[in-house]
Amino acid sequence: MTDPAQASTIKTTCPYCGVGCGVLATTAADGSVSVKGDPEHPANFGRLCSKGSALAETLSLDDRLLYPQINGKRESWDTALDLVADRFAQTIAEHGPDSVAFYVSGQILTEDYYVANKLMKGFIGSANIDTNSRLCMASSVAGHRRAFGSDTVPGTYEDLEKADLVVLVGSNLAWCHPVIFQRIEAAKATNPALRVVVIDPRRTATCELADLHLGLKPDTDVALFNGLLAYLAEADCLDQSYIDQYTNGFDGALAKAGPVDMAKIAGQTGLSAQDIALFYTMVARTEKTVTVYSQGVNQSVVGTDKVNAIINTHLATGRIGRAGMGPFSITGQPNAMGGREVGGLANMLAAHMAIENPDHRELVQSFWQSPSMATRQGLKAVDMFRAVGEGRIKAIWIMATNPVDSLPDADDVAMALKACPFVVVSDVSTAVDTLAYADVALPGAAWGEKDGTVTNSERRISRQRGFLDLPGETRPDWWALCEVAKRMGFAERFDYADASEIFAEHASLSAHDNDGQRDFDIGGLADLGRSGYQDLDPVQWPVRAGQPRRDSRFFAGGGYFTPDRKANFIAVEAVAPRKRERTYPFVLNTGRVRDHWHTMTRTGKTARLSAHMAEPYAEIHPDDAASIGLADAELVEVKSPHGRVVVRALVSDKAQKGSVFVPLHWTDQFASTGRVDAVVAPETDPVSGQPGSKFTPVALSRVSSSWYGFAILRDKPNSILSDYWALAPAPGGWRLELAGLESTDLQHLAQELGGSAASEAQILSYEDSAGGTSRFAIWDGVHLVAAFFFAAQPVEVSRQWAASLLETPAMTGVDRYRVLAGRPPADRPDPGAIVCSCFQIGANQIADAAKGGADSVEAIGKVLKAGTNCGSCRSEIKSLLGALNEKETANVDIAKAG
Ligand SMILES: Nc1nc2c(c(=O)[nH]1)N[C@H]1C(S)=C(S)[C@@H](COP(=O)(O)OP(=O)(O)OC[C@H]3O[C@@H](n4cnc5c(=O)[nH]c(N)nc54)[C@H](O)[C@@H]3O)O[C@H]1N2
Ligand SMILES: Nc1nc2c(c(=O)[nH]1)N[C@H]1C(S)=C(S)[C@@H](COP(=O)(O)OP(=O)(O)OC[C@H]3O[C@@H](n4cnc5c(=O)[nH]c(N)nc54)[C@H](O)[C@@H]3O)O[C@H]1N2
Ligand code: SF4
Ligand SMILES: [Mo]
Repeated sequence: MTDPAQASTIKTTCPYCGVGCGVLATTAADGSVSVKGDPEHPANFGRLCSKGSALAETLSLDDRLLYPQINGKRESWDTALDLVADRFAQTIAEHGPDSVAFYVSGQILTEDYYVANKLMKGFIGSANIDTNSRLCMASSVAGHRRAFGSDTVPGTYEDLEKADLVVLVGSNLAWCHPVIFQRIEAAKATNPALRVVVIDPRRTATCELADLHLGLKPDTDVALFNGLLAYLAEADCLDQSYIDQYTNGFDGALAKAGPVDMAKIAGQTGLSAQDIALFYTMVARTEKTVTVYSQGVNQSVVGTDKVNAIINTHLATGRIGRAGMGPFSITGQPNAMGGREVGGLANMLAAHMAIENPDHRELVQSFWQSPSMATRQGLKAVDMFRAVGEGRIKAIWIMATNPVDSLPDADDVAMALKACPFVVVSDVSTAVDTLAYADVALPGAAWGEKDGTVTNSERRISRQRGFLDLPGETRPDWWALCEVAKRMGFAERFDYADASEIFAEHASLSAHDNDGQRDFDIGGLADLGRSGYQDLDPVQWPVRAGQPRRDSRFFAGGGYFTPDRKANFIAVEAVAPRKRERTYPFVLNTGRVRDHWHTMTRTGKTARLSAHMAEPYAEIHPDDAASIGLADAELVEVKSPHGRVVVRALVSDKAQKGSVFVPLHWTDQFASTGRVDAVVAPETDPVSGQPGSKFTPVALSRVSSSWYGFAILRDKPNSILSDYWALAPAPGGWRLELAGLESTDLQHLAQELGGSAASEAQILSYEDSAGGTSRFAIWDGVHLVAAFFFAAQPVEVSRQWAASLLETPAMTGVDRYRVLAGRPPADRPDPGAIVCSCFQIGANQIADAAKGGADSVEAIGKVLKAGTNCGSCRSEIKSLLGALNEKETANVDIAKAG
C-alpha cells in the first residue's frame, strides 16, 4: 500500500472513542508506524489522548486472528463462507427468518454496518440485528426519538467551548472522552466565567475540572432534573415563546415534576439542599448551558426517562440548537453514530427511518429492491441472547463485539452460545473470550488496514483509511457479509467493488424521497466517486444535495421531525431506585478506566497503557471496607445472584458509601475472576431495552488469602494454577499478581510459571518462613527470566521497579541479590504507581517533585514532562497535588496544635 522506499503519512481516524479524533499515521521506510494528532481535524485539532497516542503499539500481529477457522481449525475462506451461508439458509428454511440473528457493533465502519443491516432487514426479512450500541446509546436514541421525533444530536463540540455552564451527567469525560475534556479545560482557561458541574455518585478524575460535584445517590437523576424543571418555572426562567411555538406537552411534564420541594429532592438524591439550590441557580442564571450526558444516564433501567428529564429542561428554556447551548449525548464508540444512521438497531430501519412506518418500509424496500422486508422490530440485545439460550434463535453471527464479557448476566450469555447450534464470530484477535464459542471464526481487517467512514458524537463523518497491507487472510467485514449474501442468492444486490460504492448507496438512500422530512440526509455525498471518497474531508451532516451548507445545529427554530414538527415534553416520574435486600446491600457500579478500551483486545497489548491499571479492582468507601473487615489491597468478592468476581480492593473516599465500582475491562484472558458482567443483572429500561449496567445489588466479602504473590515473567505462562491471578504486559515480558486460599509449594509454583526448563541451579531463593515471605529469581545465564515475591500479606514490592528488571542488561553478583531483596537500589528510587503513561512517570516521582517546589500541573510538567504529551493524566496529577497539599496542611495544623 505504501512505497517501502520512503516514509508516507495518511490521514485517518482514531478507532477508539466517539470523540473521533483525526490521526496522522506515518509509515517509515523501515515499515515502522508512528501516530500523531491531525492538527487539521476539527474534532481534536492535533490532540490525542493516551490511547490514541499508543495506537502504533497495538499494531503487532501477536494475537491476531489471521485465517478463517471452523471448529478451531484453519480453513479456506470459500469453505467457511459456504458453511455460513448454508447454515443460515437452512435454518431460515426450516424455522423462518426470525430463527437467525446478527449481533454487531459500534466499532465496525458505516459500510460494514450498512450491508449487515441491509442483508438482515431487507433480504433475510427479519429485524433480528442488534448491536452493542444497545448497551451504550439505546436510551439516548429512545429519548431523542420521544422528544424530537428523530434520533438527532442537536449540537456540536464547539458548543462546549462557547458555553458558560457545562453540566456533565454520568460522564467521566477526563478518562472516557479525554480530548473533549481538554477542549473544555482550555475553554475554561480562556473564559474564567465558564463553570463545570459534575453529577456522578463517584468523585472521578473529571471532578478536578468541576466547580461543583453533585455526588447523588445512584439512579436518582430524574428527581434532580424534574426538580430543575420545576425550579426554572418558579424562577421565571422559561422561554414561553419557544414552548408555545415549537413544543407540546409542557404542562403535563411540569405537573409530573411537581412543585420545588428542596427537602424532598435532597431526600431522594442524597444531596444537600444547598448544593441542589446552587446547581439550580447556576442553570437558571446561565443561558449558555450545555448538558452532556453519557453512561451514568443511558445505562439505567430508567435511562430513557433520565434523557427526557434532561431534554425537558432545555426545551423549557429554549436552550437548544444555538451556540453554547443544548442537551448533548456523547457517544462511546468510534462509530456508534454511524450504526444509528444505517439503522443497525433492531427497532430502527435505515437512514433514521422507522420500522413501524409502512411508508418508510416501502421506501427502503423499493430502494433496495429487496424480496422480503422485516415488518416489525427485532429482538434487542438482552432478549436476543435470551432467545439464543431458549433455542428460538439457532444461528447467530457476532461481529466486532465480545458479548460473553460485555453483556449483563454474562455467564448465561456464554451458556446460551454454548448451546446455540451455529455461532459465527468475526473478530481481529484470537484473545477474545467469545471466540471459544464460535463454530466459524472469520478474520476481520483491523484499524490501519481497512477503509471506510465513521461518524463521531457531533455528527461528523470522517474517513478511516488503510495504510497497512492486509495481514494473513484478513478481509474487511463488509466483504465477508457480502460474500455470504451472494451465496444466499442475493448476488446482484450485494455486488460492491469497494467501500466507496457502499457509501454511495447509503448516501443516496438517506436523500431518497427526503425533502427535509428526515434529519439524516447526506445526499450531497452520494456522487463522490472513488477518488472523492478517498479524499473526503471530515464533514458534519446534514449534507443535503444541491443545498448550501446551513447552520450545522438543529432545532433553534423548531423544525422537529414529529408529524406536527413540534418537540414533545415527556412527563417523567422520579421513581425510587430498586430496593436492596439485606443479602445484597451494596450497589455495583461499573465503567471504564483511563488507559484501557473495553475487553482489552487491543489496549491489553501495550505495557505502557497497562501500567496505569494493571489489575481489576473494586473501589470501595473506607466505611464499607471497615464494615466487612477489608483492608486496602486485599482481595474482595463481589457477588450477585447472577455471578461473582474476585478483585483487588481499592479503598478510597472517592467511592460513595454503599456503592462499589468495578471496571468492565477484565476478561478471562487477563484475570482469573474479573469478568464483572457475570455479576451484572440483565434488567433493562422498558423503553430502550438498554441494560442498567450501573446498578446491581451485590454482596461484598473479604477473601481470606493464605498467601499473596507478585511476579514478573519473560514468557507468557500457558496456564496459571492459582486461585487468584491477574496478568498484564510489562516491558520485556509480563507482570502477574497472584494469591491463594491455601498454602502451596510456592517454589514449585514459581518454577512452573517461570518455565519448567529452569533447573534448580538457576534459581536464587530467599525465604523468611517466620514472616511468611519468600522470593525466587530464575536466571538464564546473566538474564532474568522470572522473579517472584510472595508474602502472607499483599505484596509491597514496587511494581514499576520490578517490571523494569526484565529489560535490565546482564545482572551479576550483587545485582542478582538486589532482585531478591525486593527493593530498588538507592540510585533508582521507586517511581510509584504510574500516572503519566506517555513518559511512565509515577506517583512517588510527582510527590518528590512537589516537595521540591513544583506545586502546579504545569510545574510538574516542566520538571518531569508528566502530562505534557497527551495530557490525559493532568487531572490525576492535579488530584495528587491536592491530596499532598491537604496532607501538608493537616501536618501544619497538627504542628500548630502541638
Ligand atoms: N478509556 C476509555 N474511554 C472510553 C471507553 C473505554 O473503554 N475506555 N469506552 C467508550 C465507550 S463505548 C463509552 S460508552 C464511553 C462511556 O463513557 P462514560 O459514560 O463517561 O464512562 P463510564 O465509566 O461507563 O460511566 C460514567 C460515569 O457514570 C457514573 N454513574 C453511575 N451511576 C450513575 C447514576 O445513577 N447517575 C449519574 N449521574 N452517574 C452515574 C459512574 O460513576 C461513571 O463515573 O467511553 C468511551 N471512552
Ligand atoms: N458492566 C458493564 N458492561 C458494559 C458496559 C459498562 O459500562 N458496564 N458498557 C457497555 C458499552 S457502552 C459497550 S460499548 C460495550 C463494549 O463491549 P464490547 O463491544 O464487547 O467490547 P470490545 O472489547 O470493544 O469488543 C470489540 C471486539 O471487536 C474486535 N474488533 C476490533 N476491531 C474490529 C474490526 O474491525 N472487525 C471485527 N470483526 N472485529 C473487530 C475486538 O478485538 C473485540 O473483540 O460494553 C458494554 N458492557
Ligand atoms: S479522545 Fe482519545 S480515544 Fe477518543 S478518539 Fe481521541 S485519541 Fe481516540
Ligand atoms: Mo459504549
